[in-house]
Amino acid sequence: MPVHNTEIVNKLNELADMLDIKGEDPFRIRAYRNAARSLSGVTRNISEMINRHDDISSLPGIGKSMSDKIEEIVRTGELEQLKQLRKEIPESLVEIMKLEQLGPQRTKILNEELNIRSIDELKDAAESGKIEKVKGFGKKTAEKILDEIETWSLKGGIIRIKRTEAELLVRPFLDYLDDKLENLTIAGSFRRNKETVRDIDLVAVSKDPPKAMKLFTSYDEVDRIISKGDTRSSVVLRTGIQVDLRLVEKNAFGAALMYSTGSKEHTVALRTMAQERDLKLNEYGIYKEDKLLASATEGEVYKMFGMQFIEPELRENKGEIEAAQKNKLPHLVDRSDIRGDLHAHTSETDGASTLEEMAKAARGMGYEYLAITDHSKKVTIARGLNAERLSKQIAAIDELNSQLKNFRILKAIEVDILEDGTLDLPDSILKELDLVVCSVHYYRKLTRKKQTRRILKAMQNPNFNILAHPTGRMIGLRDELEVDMETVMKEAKNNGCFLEINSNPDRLDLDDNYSRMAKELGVKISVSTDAHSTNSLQYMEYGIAQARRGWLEKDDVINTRSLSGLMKLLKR
Ligand code: DGT
Ligand code: CA
Ligand code: ZN
Repeated sequence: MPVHNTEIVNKLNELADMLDIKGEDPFRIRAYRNAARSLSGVTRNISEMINRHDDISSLPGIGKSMSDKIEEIVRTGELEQLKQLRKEIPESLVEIMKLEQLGPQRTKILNEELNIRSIDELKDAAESGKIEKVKGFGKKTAEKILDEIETWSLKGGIIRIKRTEAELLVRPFLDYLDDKLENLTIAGSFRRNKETVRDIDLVAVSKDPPKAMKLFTSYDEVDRIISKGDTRSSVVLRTGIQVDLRLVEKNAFGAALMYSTGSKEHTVALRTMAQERDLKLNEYGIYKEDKLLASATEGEVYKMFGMQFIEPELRENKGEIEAAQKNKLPHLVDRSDIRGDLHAHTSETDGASTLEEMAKAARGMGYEYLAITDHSKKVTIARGLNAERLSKQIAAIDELNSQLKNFRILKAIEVDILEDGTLDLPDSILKELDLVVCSVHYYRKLTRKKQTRRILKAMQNPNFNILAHPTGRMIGLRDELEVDMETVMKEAKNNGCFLEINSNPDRLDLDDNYSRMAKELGVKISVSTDAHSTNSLQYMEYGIAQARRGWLEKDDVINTRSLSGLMKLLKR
């Protein structure tokens, strides 16, 4: 049973956390964290690499002793050292360490002095005045700790919310701020188009920062002010979302935006690069000795490094810096490249809009085609189509197509992949269609081996075109299927099949790592909405955002093709 990459990454991070609390060698700890970060960018299955005796110490950040640790995880599923540490250090202590006010050193002190082992005990100690008496702490710190615990519990621990949700929650606040500030921009993970965000990081220009900050913190919907300064403040809105604002002068906007956009890993890597060239990079600009070289725009700062401008979606320190230096960044796919949608439902099954409404909405968006992919009969709660009803829908589409100019409804289906890998409708009807999208909806709990075999079997059906929402995950709700995605992708490549990026904000499946893996393996992708109403055809932008994070270019995405180009690709 191969170990997942994420398990290895989590174990290395946990080990680093534990050693941090114990106050062990910081270089060793950093090595574990670097290794974890490096592995999180690897798309191949590491345990399979090891089983094939590939040399993993050639991966960035992985030396000989690190590869021994990784092999131990792969062989035994565990790390002996970590097992020992877990006996010594309770998990709740690691949780405390993650509070901004504490960190490993202070956590260690509080644990030794006051025997604090959990957030609850920490809260009690702060409220009863014990913490402020500990050397190096003081009243202010104790108050800040309490504040932070409150935010933490208000949010139910450290939770992330979907980017689309955050956008809705923060929109009125942005409207309120917009005419009070210049260049108001959302930075952070939001700008990098991550599927979930922890908070909203704003950057803006103001000629009168104290006044602007006052307007920021006095907004009606502010529930609590976490910190307030002339250039940086942080508030929590009544909806529970935290919003940070950084104000800068116009001339420093680019550098500030770059810093706040992150990711931290990306900007830290750039900073190290600057040091190697006797330059200094910080949130105010890039300097030679004390002379400012660039700061007004991000483009100017990247130029100082002699590299291409790096799109925010790529700033994760996963090879983009090296690529930008060699002038080899991908030319990312853009929303405007999309010529049609290949996954959409109608009111014939569980959609809210009729066939005609869906087609006209898609045409109104400037598309050349829309595939109607209603559910198949297995999905009884959606009133899935049997062969007879599908054949009626085919006739209705032919009829409608004869009336629509410069637009084509593609006759299609989202057919269930049954437990044994056969498809839910007979080949005799599937072969009448322009396109067959295939999905796993039931029997999600099969073993990795069975699930993989099931999907491979389905792909052998010559009518199979696209594997929809390939991992089946729902963000925050449902885990990924246990499946060997690398093998699935290789088989897709061999059989002329495609995989989907499902643009529904609950799914965004494939994710960025898998999309990149598909590209490396030469499998093309359909970016589709799975729209259940005319409105949700607009989800396309989220799918494109995910595709961009996965380094995909126009050519990697099949629905950037003209209708005739697409039809050629769909011929297996
Ligand atoms: P999130 O909020 O967890 O979804 O992810 P981010 O990337 O938005 O992280 P956040 O909100 O903690 O910080 C926003 C940006 O600020 C981050 O992307 C880079 C920058 N930043 C924060 N802390 C540091 C730091 O310690 N060093 C550097 N170089 N940059 C930082
Ligand atoms: Ca953030
Ligand atoms: Zn669907």
